[in-house]
Amino acid sequence: MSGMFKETKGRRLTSREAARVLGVSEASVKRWADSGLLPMEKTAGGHRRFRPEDLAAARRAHPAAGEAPPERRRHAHGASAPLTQALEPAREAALAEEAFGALLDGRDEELSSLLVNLHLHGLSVGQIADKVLCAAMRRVGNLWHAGELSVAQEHVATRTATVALQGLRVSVQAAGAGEQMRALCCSVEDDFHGLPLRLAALTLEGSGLAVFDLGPSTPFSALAEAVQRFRPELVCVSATVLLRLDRAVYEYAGFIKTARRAGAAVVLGGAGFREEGVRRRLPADLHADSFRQMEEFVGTLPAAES
Ligand code: B12
Repeated sequence: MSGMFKETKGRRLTSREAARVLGVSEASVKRWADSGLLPMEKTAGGHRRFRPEDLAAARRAHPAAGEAPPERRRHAHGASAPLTQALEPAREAALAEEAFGALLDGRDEELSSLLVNLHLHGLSVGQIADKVLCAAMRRVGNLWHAGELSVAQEHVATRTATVALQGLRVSVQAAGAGEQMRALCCSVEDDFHGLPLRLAALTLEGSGLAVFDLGPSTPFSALAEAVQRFRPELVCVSATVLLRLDRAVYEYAGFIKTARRAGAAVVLGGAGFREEGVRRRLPADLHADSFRQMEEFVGTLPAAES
């Protein structure tokens, strides 16, 4: 499987690869490209090349153009744990390294292409988040903590990741249709780490859920109110830092009661919820250690009533 990812290293796909992604014949891809229906670039040697973003958009615009690859099929109820391709450790490290370089240099388009490419080739959003983006962001954080990166550099990295995720979202939305289950997500009060929250929302969208993102720093009391109003099947809360535990525990009691009554599953994830003592005080259906784990959990949820 490792060779599969190497083929797309140039960030542009060949006609054959584009055909595989779109589920149509190579001849169709060439015909669409030549007639201007599918944006393309040409190499110096005159060969057609395609940007992953354009293929994702084409797939979104013409979902019936061909059979979606098997890893994109969903269960009837609209939520599923996406099947995934295995990543070899060496390839995983190389991808994280590549993402790290792009983050530091502010190369958002390149990072976006990398993430979209991985998604088009069957990696789930959770895998991309865990293995590529989080690994690279943790490295940024460690260097910043050690005084080897400036605050400005860290901000460039965060901004680059955020912009690249918008590109990935296009691909995720292109793959999905007919969402039925709804999810609410937010981060805990006083936690302004928006990037893990974006990753959580995108992971859920990648599993076929319609997501309403309440944003960072949402108190549990406000979340409870939103649960009553929107009646989601799933609530996902991110905490990279949990600054006022006692207050959170107090408000959580009311929130979890509301969520249970509404029949919503509750997922808590992020470093702020990692300690066993914290988890005991904030009981949930899943304390996720990774985005992939949340994907797997979503795949076990019962069908939504329509
Ligand atoms: C970018 C960043 C910021 C940015 C956030 C911008 C943004 N829009 O997100 C800014 C500049 C705002 C920021 C601010 C601060 N930050 Co900061 N930040 C980071 C940094 C570099 C990256 C965060 C990130 O995206 N990580 C990637 C995450 C997602 O990876 P992960 O945490 O390993 O997550 C794994 C699992 O936990 C799981 N997961 C994580 N979240 C979730 C959520 C769900 C729902 C699920 C299912 C799973 C899941 O998936 C990952 C595995 O693949 C980290 C470094 C780091 N090590 O993470 C520091 C870090 C998190 N920050 C830290 C600190 C201290 C701060 C500040 C207090 C600094 C300050 N003195 O002002 C403030 C706090 C502000 C606040 N109240 O929120 C510390 C936290 C230490 C701690 N535990 O207390 C870290 C670890 C840096 C460090 N080494 O000191 N930060």
